[in-house]
Amino acid sequence: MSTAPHTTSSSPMQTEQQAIQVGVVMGSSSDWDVMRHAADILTEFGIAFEARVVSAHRMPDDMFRYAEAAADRGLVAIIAGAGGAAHLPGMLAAKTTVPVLGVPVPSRHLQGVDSLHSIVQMPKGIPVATFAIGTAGAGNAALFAVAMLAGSHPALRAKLDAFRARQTEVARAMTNDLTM
Ligand code: RP5
Repeated sequence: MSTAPHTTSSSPMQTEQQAIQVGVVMGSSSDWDVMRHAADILTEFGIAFEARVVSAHRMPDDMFRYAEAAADRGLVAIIAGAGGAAHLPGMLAAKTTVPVLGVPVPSRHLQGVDSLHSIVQMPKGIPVATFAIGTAGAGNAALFAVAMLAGSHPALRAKLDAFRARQTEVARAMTNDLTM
């Protein structure tokens, strides 16, 4: 059972002293099971973030306000997940120059291929960095945001290097698990 994403500035996911660096937004609370994989990564790396439902078609004025305020609030990236006719990432990107990292959420009828195509096919001029469909995309979008921040935070760079090194060790150990 998933719990809904946090929607207020008093979210326990935020570090009290740290200003929010990354916004994790989604079209519906039904996207949270996927988008929480982004939240988990950001938590692991100690990135201050917020998670909110900002539906492009159900609350367009709120979406515009969120995008318009993003730069002044100091957001370094917005990770935006949506499913179906997934216009949220593109519309956010239309209203802010803060980088938007788009996550196609699997949809009921087309399994997220519709979401992927909606997000990835931005016309030239308004970029959205598009990630894989589903949980891999959500996790990778967060890792990408970490990498963006790591450029100016050496300690974060070291953490990211260690994260990669652990993956390498796990992959090397896989040979031991093969049964003949
Ligand atoms: C999109 O419609 C959301 O991003 C979600 O993936 C999809 C379905 O939304 P619900 O009907 O579950 O609220 O806007």
